[in-house]
Amino acid sequence: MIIIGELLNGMYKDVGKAIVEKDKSVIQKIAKSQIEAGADALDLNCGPVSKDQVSDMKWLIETVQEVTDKIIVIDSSKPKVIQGAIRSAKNKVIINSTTADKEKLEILLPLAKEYGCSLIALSMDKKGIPQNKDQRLELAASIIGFCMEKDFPINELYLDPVVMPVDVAQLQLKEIIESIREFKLLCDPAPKTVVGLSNISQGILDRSLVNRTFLVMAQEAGLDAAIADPLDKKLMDCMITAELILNKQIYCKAYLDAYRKSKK
Ligand code: THG
Repeated sequence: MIIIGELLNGMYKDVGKAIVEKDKSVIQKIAKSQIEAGADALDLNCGPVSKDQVSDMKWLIETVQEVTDKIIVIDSSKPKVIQGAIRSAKNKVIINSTTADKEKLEILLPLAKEYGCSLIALSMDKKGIPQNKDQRLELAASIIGFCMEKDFPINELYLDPVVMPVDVAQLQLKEIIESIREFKLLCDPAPKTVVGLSNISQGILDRSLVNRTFLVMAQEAGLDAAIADPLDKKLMDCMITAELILNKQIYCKAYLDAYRKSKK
């Protein structure tokens, strides 16, 4: 499982403030703590406070790259921001994200190909977030069709079923789990799958419990990556244990420690 640390997001007050004030030490501390806790990649999102998202994203990328060579996940809904900032990246990059809309795919697929990046594609379009599995699969199939047309390698594509908060869209969650299972069957080689895990628990109590329970269920359905909080130790322990049960890790008494050491 690829864990993409979610904490460098301008929606968090301390990160938003650090972006505005260009305070490298705050950003680098959060970057290092996520990696120390087992993150394989870091999501970078300027958030709502940013006035110049291209220059703020460039600054975030450069700041993070000073302390790590882990994968950078450039998180913006604006293709112009991704296009403008991607040159600053020396580390491996995952572009986050395109939708199924042709206008976005036509910019981001060639960009990802040119820079040798992976690309996250949300199974949604201008019409909004689908309300069932079949709509998600239809959008995912259309994204895969575009990838084939543009000769983009499918194993560099991460399909995201778009996780909804449990308090507003409870009926969607089972649909989302089954979407992950069926995304993997859409073509051979299979696309990868990713979720924004913490979306599920926005605005509710017991966030960590809901996050980790969903994560384990999604892992069983074939989830490859999650944008999540690596500092949540219970979440990470559940993720590692699910990998063990799904036979993706070899058992030993100290399997949690062994997994963590393998990330260093
Ligand atoms: N898919 C993809 N990318 C994504 C998402 C997704 N990127 C953004 C988001 N969703 C994933 N990242 C987060 C980061 C934080 C939270 C949720 C998802 C979160 N933050 C607290 C909250 O809103 O309650 C912030 C609290 C605070 O302000 O301190 O929950 O789905 N591809």
